[in-house]
Amino acid sequence: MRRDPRRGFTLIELATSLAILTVVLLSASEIFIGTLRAQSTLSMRDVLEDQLGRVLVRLEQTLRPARLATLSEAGIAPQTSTSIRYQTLVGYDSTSGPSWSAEQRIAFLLAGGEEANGQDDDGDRYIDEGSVVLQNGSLIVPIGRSVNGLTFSLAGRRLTIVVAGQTVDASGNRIEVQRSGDVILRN
Ligand SMILES: [Ca+2]
Ligand SMILES: [Ca+2]
Repeated sequence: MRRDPRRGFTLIELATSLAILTVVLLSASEIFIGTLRAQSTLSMRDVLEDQLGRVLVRLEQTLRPARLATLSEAGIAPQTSTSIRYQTLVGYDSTSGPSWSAEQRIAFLLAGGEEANGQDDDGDRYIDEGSVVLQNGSLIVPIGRSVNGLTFSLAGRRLTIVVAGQTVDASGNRIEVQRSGDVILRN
């Protein structure tokens, strides 16, 4: 039976069309929101990976002149430690021999307002975060921030450094990142 083109739409037809349109729009918006969430997670992970990567590069640069014979506190693999002490060679005299720098220490320092409890206490989206610092006597120099874990492990001359961080994305999903690198120490 052919439809009369002059008849227009019934209320039921209009309501059905509207319902179908609503379902289509809702599905589309859910896909859109899901994509935004995935991008947010991805970008927060990218940011954290980038931050930790930069901290690791600075740690490697700082520790490259450290001499193996002066090292202390470092965990001997497979043990790890959360800090390290070392000295660098600053000069050599044929009569008096080598002269060494003051003892340096690299350690993790929890940020003010943050407790080591697996929560973001200060509301900056980083969990249990703090700084990696270089201590030289009473002088404390920050090497990097947004870190919540730092370990050292020594195997022969190879010193392995691991930095970790945790953050949350806009949807409250927890993101954990670890970066590691090696420094080969001279005797
Ligand atoms: Ca925090
Ligand atoms: Ca905390």
